[in-house]
Amino acid sequence: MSEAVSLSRFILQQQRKYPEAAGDFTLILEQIAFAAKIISREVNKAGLVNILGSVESKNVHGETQQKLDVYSNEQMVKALDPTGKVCAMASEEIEEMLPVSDKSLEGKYAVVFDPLDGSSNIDVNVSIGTIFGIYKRLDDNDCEKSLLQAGQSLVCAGYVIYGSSTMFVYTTGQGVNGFTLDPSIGEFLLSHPDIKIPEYGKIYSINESNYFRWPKGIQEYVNFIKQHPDRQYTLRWIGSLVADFHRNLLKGGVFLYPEDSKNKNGKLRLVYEANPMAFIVENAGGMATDGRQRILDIKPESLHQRVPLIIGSKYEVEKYLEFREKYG
Ligand code: AHM
Ligand code: MG
Repeated sequence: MSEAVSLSRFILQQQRKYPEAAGDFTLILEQIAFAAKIISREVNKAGLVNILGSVESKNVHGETQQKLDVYSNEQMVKALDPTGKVCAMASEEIEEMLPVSDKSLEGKYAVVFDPLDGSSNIDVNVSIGTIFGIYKRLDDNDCEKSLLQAGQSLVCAGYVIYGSSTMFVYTTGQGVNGFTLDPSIGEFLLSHPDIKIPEYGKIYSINESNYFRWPKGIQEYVNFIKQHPDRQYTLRWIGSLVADFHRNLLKGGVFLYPEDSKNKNGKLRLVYEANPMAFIVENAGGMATDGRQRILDIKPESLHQRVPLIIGSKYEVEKYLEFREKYG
């Protein structure tokens, strides 16, 4: 039997490769993994206790929050705030950036996250996830600017999927690795080392009910996919970004949430949804674009801005760009 490698041990091994690393970053990752275990526990028993349903508050996008969103957000903030390694956080659930509560504990990193993405799926028991990204704090002391760096400046990104098992997937720019939670010992164990997305795949994931609102280039692309000369594609749409992305990362294919006449910038958020996923996919050999430029090159202007997201295997994303170029 091969030896089990825990997430903590893996992070420490990685850290040792960089003698200058002070361990700050290691602590942040471990704290996110800790919050993920607690969120996982609550998500798994969501059907058992009376935690489902909406609370009164609406988030900044006017959507009614589920209780588990609020809970997950609290867990992430509680895990990161006292580390002394973070200067500020940005979350889908909080309108403004969140500075650490004790200024004397400000650290060298800024963390962005969507604490529980796909939360509209909670009460139908569909896989959901936590997405995060970590930036180095900029020198100029402005924490908000640190949170608004282009995705290419990420030093780490990852997600946790609460599915049939709970998995933690992350990259620091040197390969993407996946860890599965063993609930009997409460540890994430290395289960998917060095993940590479296939160069092309046969899955396309898009909300096709928007078809008649798409620009011609997107309609033509989807028509092409359906009648591909050499390949039989299959459509998969869960409606939960982490779950749709995770499947396509492992199996190959493309996920699209493009712009349409109703949602001019698509639906997903650049800072804490698109950028971390784009950083992961590129490190796994794939691509992510908004249809015009690489996602990681976009300089965010605000914490909650939306962006069209086309992400996945190289072949499918490049084809998308060809169709947009040709048909608009
Ligand atoms: P959320 O951040 O409010 O949970 O919404 C984001 C979710 C993604 O997980 C998913 O890809 C998308 O919304 C699904 O959109 P649609 O409802 O159009 O299928
Ligand atoms: Mg979200």
